[in-house]
Amino acid sequence: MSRAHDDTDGNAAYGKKPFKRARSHFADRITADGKDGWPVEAGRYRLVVSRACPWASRALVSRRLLGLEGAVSLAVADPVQDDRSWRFTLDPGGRDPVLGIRYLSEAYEAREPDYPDGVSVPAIVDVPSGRLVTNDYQRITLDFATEWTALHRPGAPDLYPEPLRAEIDEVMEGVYRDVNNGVYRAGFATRQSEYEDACRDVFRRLDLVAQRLADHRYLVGDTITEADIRLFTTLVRFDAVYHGHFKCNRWKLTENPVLWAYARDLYQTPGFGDTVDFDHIKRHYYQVHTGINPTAIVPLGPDLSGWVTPHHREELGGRPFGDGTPPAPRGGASGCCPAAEGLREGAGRRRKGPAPPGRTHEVPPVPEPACERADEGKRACDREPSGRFHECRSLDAARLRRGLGGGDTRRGGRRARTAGPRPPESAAGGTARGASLGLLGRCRLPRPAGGPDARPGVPR
Ligand SMILES: N[C@@H](CCC(=O)N[C@@H](CS)C(=O)NCC(=O)O)C(=O)O
Repeated sequence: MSRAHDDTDGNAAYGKKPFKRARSHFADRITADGKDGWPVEAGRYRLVVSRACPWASRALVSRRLLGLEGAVSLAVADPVQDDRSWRFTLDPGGRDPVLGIRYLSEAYEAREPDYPDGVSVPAIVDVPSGRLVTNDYQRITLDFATEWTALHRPGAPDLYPEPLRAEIDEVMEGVYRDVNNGVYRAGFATRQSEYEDACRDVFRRLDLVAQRLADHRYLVGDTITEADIRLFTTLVRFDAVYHGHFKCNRWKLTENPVLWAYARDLYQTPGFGDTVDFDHIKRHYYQVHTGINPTAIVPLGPDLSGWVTPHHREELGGRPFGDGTPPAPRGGASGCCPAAEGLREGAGRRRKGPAPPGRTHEVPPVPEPACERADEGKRACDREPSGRFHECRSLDAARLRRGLGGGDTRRGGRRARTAGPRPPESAAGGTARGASLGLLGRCRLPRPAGGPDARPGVPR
């Protein structure tokens, strides 16, 4: 993980020696009662992440959903580690401005001099002392949800509701073993049989999860829980890195109608997509794991624009935040479209055009829609010269692929949201109708005059 010396150590070792996930060495907990010596306290702790890392990204999502940004500050490491591991080269002078350190390892050393093992994110550091408190990626988010409640924002969701914990734990256990960690077992396998076992586990579990999600909007209960966060952080990386780099290639996420719609639904939910940085993800995996990608070449794909297309999962019912409310858009921008915000801040804005200095490749431009609906139809018909959007039959095709029917969601404004699972006849009727329209046809209707957001019910 850190301290590379030769091909059997450091980043180059991935794929050359058996993969075994380390247990988190520092498992102190930050709790309301401070029983481990680390009481919950606003402004005292700094969360250190890499936006590339799925385990750290769990903490990014739950911090956003719970509104802990003001209470727990954030340090973002360079997605490409050097042989001293995670470093703060994205910050001026190469130092984290709050902790004053260049490498995360310095906080590990401050906690345990001559600490011999790997340095990992996520990590929480005690700002006054500069000492690492925990790198226990399995526990950090659960504690955010259950121990930090006094500092949650008003309207924060309950991500680990007591009555559902047994079921959430059970779902998370299988997802962890076969999916979250399964992709790593496949990617870093050193023998064919090891790889095949892991790869089969990945897809077997994903098939099971897809069955579960076919008629339920979320994994457990009818609201977002910790289980969804943990599945999301793997799914969002799937086509970008796990499908190619880790050889989990039975199918792509975009080829699985249920999981692709589920992942897009979460991506477009405030607190999810706005934490994702595809550029960091791709550069980390492809450039760091030179044991399995010796050229360190970072592929240009996949096309990311699908992430902001309509998913229609709201038709399955569910209440994303339960009795709570969504978090405010990141950075307090327009407030119009969280998904667009996510792409702008996470992947889009900085990466239009050629790669900026320090970036080694160009990520395909992603759309910057003005609002949640603005991307609809764009892939097939784009904008008219007048700047108005067209309706497009590709939406019907998309609905058919997801089994949600091909009915028109555009003509009369938004299709009414249903409170429960979709009626079976909607899929059948939709199929007939969609077939009669033809898939991926040309533009059908001009949008009403008055600009892209002139339709009733479309947020401005
Ligand atoms: N703490 C765990 C899980 C977290 C984890 O694996 N984080 C990765 C990034 S995704 C990490 O920091 N690895 C060390 C490195 O790449 O230097 C571990 O050490 O395996």
